[in-house]
Order: sequence, then C-alpha cells, then structure tokens
Amino acid sequence: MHTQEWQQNFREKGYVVLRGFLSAEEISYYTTKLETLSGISRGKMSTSGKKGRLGQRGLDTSWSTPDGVTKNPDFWPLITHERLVTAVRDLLGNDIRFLQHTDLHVGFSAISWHRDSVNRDFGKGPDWNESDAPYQLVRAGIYLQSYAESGFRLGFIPGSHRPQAQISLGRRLQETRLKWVGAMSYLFVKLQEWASQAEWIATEPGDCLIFDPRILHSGSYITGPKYSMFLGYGIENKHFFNHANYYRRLRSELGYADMAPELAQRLQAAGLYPQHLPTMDKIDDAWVPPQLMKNLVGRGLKKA
Ligand SMILES: O=C(O)CCC(=O)C(=O)O
Ligand SMILES: [Fe+2]
Repeated sequence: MHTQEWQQNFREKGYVVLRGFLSAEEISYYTTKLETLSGISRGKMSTSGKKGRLGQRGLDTSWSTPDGVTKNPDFWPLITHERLVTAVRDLLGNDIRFLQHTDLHVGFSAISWHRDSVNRDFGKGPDWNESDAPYQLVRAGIYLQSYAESGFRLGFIPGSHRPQAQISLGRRLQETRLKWVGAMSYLFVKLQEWASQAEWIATEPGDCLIFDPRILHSGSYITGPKYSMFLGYGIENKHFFNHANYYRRLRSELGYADMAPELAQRLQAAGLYPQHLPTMDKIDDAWVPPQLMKNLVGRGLKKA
C-alpha cells in the first residue's frame, strides 16, 4: 500500500516515482532482451563527440519501437507485474485494464517538451473534459540504466495535466513557451532543461515513473546507455477508448497492431483485459505529427 502523500502527488503534480521497482535479476534479463532486439550493446551507445548535431535525438546509435511491449512476449511479464499493478491500482482503483500504449527504447531519449495524450493542446479536446467521465489513465516508464552512465533525467511540469475551468494568462504563456522550446529542441538538444518550473528525476536501474499522459514531460540529452520500457493502464471510460483507438488506429505511422491472442488470454486471467473497447477512427482535436515527420517515421519503421 502506498502512502496518501504519494497518491496526492499523483493527483496534484501528475507523476510519482517508484524506486527500485525491478529486482537485479529482472534488470539484467530485460537489458539483455533489449540489447538482442535492438542489436545495440552498452558499449555501442556513445555520442562520439557529435553533441548537438542537427536532428540528433539521443545517441548516434538509437532504437525505439512503438507497441514494443505488446509485440514481444519476453516483455509481457511487465504488464502483469504484481508490484506495478498494485501501484497503479492504488492510484486509479481496482478496475484498471491494460492500455495498449507501449514503447521500448535503447539509446533514445525524447528530448522535447510534449504530452503523450490524444489532445496535446492544453484545454482543447475531450481529454480535458471530465464532466461526464474522470480521466484515469497512466503511463509507466521503467528504466534500466544509471544516471551516472547516461546523464538521463525525466523532466515534468507539475500540474500541467490538470484541466482548469478558467485558463490563466500565466498558464497560457507557459504552454506557448514550452511549445516553442519543444520545436526548437530539434536544433538545440539541451534547451528543454531551461524550463524553470520543471522537476527533473534522475533514474537508477529498476526505477519506474508513473504519470498522467497529459503531463508535459521531456527526457534530457543523454551521453551514455539508456534502456526504457513504457506501458499503460487505465479505467475503462471514454478517455480510455479514445486513447486506445488513437494509438491503434489514428497514429498509423507508429505501426500498432492487434494484440496476440495469447496476450489477450493472459490479460483476461489477470483481470486486465479491456471488456468494452469500441472501435473509432476519429477523435476530436487529436494531435497528429506534422506530415513530414509522419513520413520519416513511417519510412524508418518499414526499414526496421
Ligand atoms: O526519454 C524518455 O525516457 C521519455 C520517453 C517519452 O516521453 C515518450 O516516449 O513519449
Ligand atoms: Fe512522452
């Protein structure tokens, strides 16, 4: 059972930290699996002095796979991991289900301020309207590298996940500023670290960060090995359905697919399989990447 303060932090700030969530055996197991899948070993992850190169998103050698946890059976034990499931139940309630929004990363850090939610413009779209259903979704990121070897920290803008009835001028300015910083981070890889309101969490092997997908967050520029595994959970309501359909259908360039029947069975047995998921191909104000980016990502994925 987690403390009330921990739960309150999640509600108010939008994120919580679960230190030492994986055992030493699990850390080594998942590191090996990620190295095999990506073909990148610890020693190959370096910046070789090309810091700040135009378009560089992490190290020279980096790999990231959307839907990666769902697609690779070796990672399924994470979804039903008792400690993770208990932590998420403590935050959202007992009826959580697996939300198919997952990623695997090796040598990759998302170095710009962004949201992982469907509606990424603050206050605009159904994610921000909780009048008929509360937004009860989380993303959990599990890290396997040390801060000393990677320099990696995940930054959050506390409270940026919470809808406001009346959006203040200060809040609008902050959103606009961070959007520009986000766009510019393609040119200046450390720019995101200047956001004064940010809280930066340096992660150690086996740590897990759980956050509301609407929170503004950014990875830091990395200088050494980084391994991360992201997965999602939520309570089934309109926000869950929008989010699941967004990644599975609207973001076609990410290559999400129906989950394997064996995984569905496993989730059923653990009480984590969504019971009522409808199919939809349109969601109001859903964020889509600029076309150019979409084409590039699509091409990159086909090659992989
Ligand atoms: O670099 C990271 O670990 C954060 C990744 C992230 O924010 C994302 O994949 O959406
Ligand atoms: Fe993200």
